[in-house]
Amino acid sequence: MSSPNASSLQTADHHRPLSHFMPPANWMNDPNGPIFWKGRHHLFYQHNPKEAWFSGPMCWGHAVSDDLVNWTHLPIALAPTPGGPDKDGCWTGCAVDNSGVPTIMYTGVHPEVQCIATGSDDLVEWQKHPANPVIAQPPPGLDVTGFRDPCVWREDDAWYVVIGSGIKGEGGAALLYRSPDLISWEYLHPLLVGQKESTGEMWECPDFFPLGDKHVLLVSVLGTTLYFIGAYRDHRFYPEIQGNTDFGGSFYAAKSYLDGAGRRILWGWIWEGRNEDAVKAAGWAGVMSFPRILGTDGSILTMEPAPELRALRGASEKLENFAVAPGELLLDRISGDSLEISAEIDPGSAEEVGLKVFCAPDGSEETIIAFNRAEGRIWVNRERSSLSPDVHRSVNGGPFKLNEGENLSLRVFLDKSVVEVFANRRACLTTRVYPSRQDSVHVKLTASGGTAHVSRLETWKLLPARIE
Ligand code: DQQ
Repeated sequence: MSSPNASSLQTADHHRPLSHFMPPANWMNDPNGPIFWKGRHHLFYQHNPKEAWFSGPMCWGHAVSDDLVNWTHLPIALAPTPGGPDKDGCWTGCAVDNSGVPTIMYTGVHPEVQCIATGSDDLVEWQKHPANPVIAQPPPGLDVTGFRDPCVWREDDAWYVVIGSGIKGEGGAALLYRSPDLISWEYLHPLLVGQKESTGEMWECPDFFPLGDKHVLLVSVLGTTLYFIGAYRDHRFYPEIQGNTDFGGSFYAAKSYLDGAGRRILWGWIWEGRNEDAVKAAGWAGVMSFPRILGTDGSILTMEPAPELRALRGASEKLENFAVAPGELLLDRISGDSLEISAEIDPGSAEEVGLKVFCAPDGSEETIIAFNRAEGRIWVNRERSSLSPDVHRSVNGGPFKLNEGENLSLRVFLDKSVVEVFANRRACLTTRVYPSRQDSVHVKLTASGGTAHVSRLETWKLLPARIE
């Protein structure tokens, strides 16, 4: 099958995002080994370059950016070696700087084993290590559900890695190893084991890092990326808080890195929300989230869109100080399928407030972002996002409360079929919608049970990023 080229996909397809990072064509899933290297952001990703589906041996795609917004595609960094430990796929992993030698640790399949590759100074050429697999099996005596997705870091004395796993019958686990040289590894103990009833039985894509005076462990499980914030002492992790990086049901396998300014930046895979035939017909699958800057005050994980995304702001509109009475209010100056919306809403006497996007003029299609104060819940509803029979329909959300006197502060990004919502820097909802009508571009506000007050609602046309 010949691959469609990127520009034909972009012009013909009104569901293909234009501002988020994607490969030129075909399949992408997890972000892999993001690294800030010689002043530039390198992003690797799980990629099937032959088809818009998760089939065939997985590779590491690669792109580089100076500004987190515009990207240059680079050659595939890792592809399976016939007969090698990664013959059936180079799965997820991380990239580190080993005293100037760029080094990737990733999972080869099948079976799941851990491998090393070292890179040229520009990160374009990669050599697999002759000692691969450097970890050939899970720790003896542990009955595991999986063994993949290494996350490596350096401490004073040695290298450490956590590997995504799970203990059968017990729960997901992040298994901790130590190494003097990234080649010979000694198993220590689980960094953390969860309970299968609440946090699943297999933890994929662990990511472990210091943030403020705490440590954070991310694990991807049950269709989402969970976070734990806690203390890391003597190579043991003591979680104090647990949360969810995204309630929208479409954000997964999130992975972070530090940039030159010391910011902790998070990427996630935004998966598709339509059936296999529709995905294959489109010729592309998977979108990288916008980069999020992480922070914490110790009690929550804060997440904000990277300020660099302001470069994507085009023509703007601003509305100030108006009421939303019970019912719907059409914002007739504002429309689009590529839009950033920033709103400050005081729910006032309203029990529930909402923002409707991708609305058809006759109401036949709409996507709802809503907050209910009494329920303490925020959600995104895509049950009526599209008239097409090919799409997923769901309501996804999670707990969310406003503090006394606090407004609902929304940043919403619409990029064709991607919706990313940031609420008060502490709740995110990412989803996919595929309106069938090209005129499903209207925006409305809603209130029920009382009147809400909007102090500011500002929008910008979202400009296409340069991705070539
Ligand atoms: N995707 C990778 C695995 C990982 C999963 C394979 C998470 O390494 O566990 O593409 O989406």
